[in-house]
Amino acid sequence: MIPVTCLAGRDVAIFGLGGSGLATARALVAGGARVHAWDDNEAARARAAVEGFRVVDPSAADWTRLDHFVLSPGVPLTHPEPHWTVRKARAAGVEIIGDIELFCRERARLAPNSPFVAITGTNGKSTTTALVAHILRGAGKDVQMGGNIGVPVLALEPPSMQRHHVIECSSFQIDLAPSLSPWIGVLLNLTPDHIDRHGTMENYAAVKERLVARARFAVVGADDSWCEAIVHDLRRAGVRVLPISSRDAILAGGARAEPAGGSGARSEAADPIVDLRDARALRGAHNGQNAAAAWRVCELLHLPSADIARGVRTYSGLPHRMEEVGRVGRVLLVNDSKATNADAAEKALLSFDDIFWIIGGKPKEGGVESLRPLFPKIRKAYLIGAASDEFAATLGDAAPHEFCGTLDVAIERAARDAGASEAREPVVLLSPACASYDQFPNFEVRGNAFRDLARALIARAENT
Ligand code: UMA
Repeated sequence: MIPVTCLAGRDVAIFGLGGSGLATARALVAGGARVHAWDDNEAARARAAVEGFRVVDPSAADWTRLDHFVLSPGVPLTHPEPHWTVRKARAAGVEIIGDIELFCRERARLAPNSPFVAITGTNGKSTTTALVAHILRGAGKDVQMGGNIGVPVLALEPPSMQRHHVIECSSFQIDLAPSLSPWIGVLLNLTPDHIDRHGTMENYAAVKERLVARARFAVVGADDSWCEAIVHDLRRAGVRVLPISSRDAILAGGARAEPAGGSGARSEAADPIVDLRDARALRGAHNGQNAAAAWRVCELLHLPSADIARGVRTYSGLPHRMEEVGRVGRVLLVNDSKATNADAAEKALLSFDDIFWIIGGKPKEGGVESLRPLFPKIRKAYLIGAASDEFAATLGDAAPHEFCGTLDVAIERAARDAGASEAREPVVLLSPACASYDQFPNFEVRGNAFRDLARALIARAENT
């Protein structure tokens, strides 16, 4: 835990007692602040009370007696409209911040030049965060990894000059961290996302830009026009920018990826900087960009190339993101449950050739129509969940498909067909392009179910 000593003796309200809210409460109390905690959820309040935190209803509180207000990142700060607690805090002149801001202030006191790497972007930020942490650990460094990737930043060990903090930041977290100034800031890419929470794409991009604007070094993906514009802005402002591109990597098949958009400010590296031919967990052009960013970060941290290359090769990937569960004979079983929309599923479809595709769930607007150019790679689709009829209509005559209803039926049939196919490396791919909520509590439970079913298939094959 990182005791937050910078607010010692102050009255601090916390709204939202999920993982990060509770970690914040512990860190503030350990640092000497008086904490007033609240959550709309009764069970969350009960958990906080058991830990001895003062649970105070903010609708009845005297806000003029508070010094700071720590807001959970999931609670609206600006759009679609500020949460009522945000209005109260503003009316009383109480500062509104998040846990990343507290980390930054504590780092400024303890070790202002410590190797703090902050990573954001619309896609790939968890992979890049995990990859950087993996490479650094493999090189024997003291590494703390957290933030949006799951471990609340204040639950980590405190900053020091020898300790590397590799922190994934969402736009919500950046919006609550006005003094964020990492040693290395990474902005991977920008496409429309969370617009409901930021109002416009311009606002969303402006929030993301803040992570790199005050970094000692800014590593910025230059494969989209939003990030290209940011590269220009940063250069004009005198920030040291290292643009990277998916083109900076040699991909699994031996080719260099052409980025989908952007052009001008793309990476200047004439030669590829990272070779992914042996990196099984980093398939696809999008991982070219992630790996190029990780490479540049580790170079800036003075790691020898051999250590970086070894880390890239040995990275085993994150659960539910093109996770290779194993094989039944030639058939590769891949869990990409995190692909809850067509954009994310596209990355998996681009990464394989002979695909036995398990899709469906609670459909998103637009369905899988945008994936039509990739339908020729689909040997057959196995439809599950509420989206089945819609997806069957989209697939039409363009890709063979069958209704399976549930995941267990789909994986059985997909593995059977894949095993009987002539393909060199057939892939049974769960990349559902849908939310999971019609049949599962979340994408993780869905991915775990796929993994269990896949392992059972593998065990059965080994025993026959
Ligand atoms: N709550 C209220 N009233 C409200 C809204 C929320 O009381 O109106 C309470 C909820 O009851 C809950 C708490 O606030 O108890 C929020 O808990 P949580 O589990 O959602 O949040 P945290 O543990 O604080 O998780 C946050 C991030 N969540 C969000 O930004 C929504 C986690 O990112 C992050 O891993 C964690 O901090 C540690 O840093 C998750 C996420 O979905 C994975 N991120 C988004 C994304 O990746 O797209 C941004």
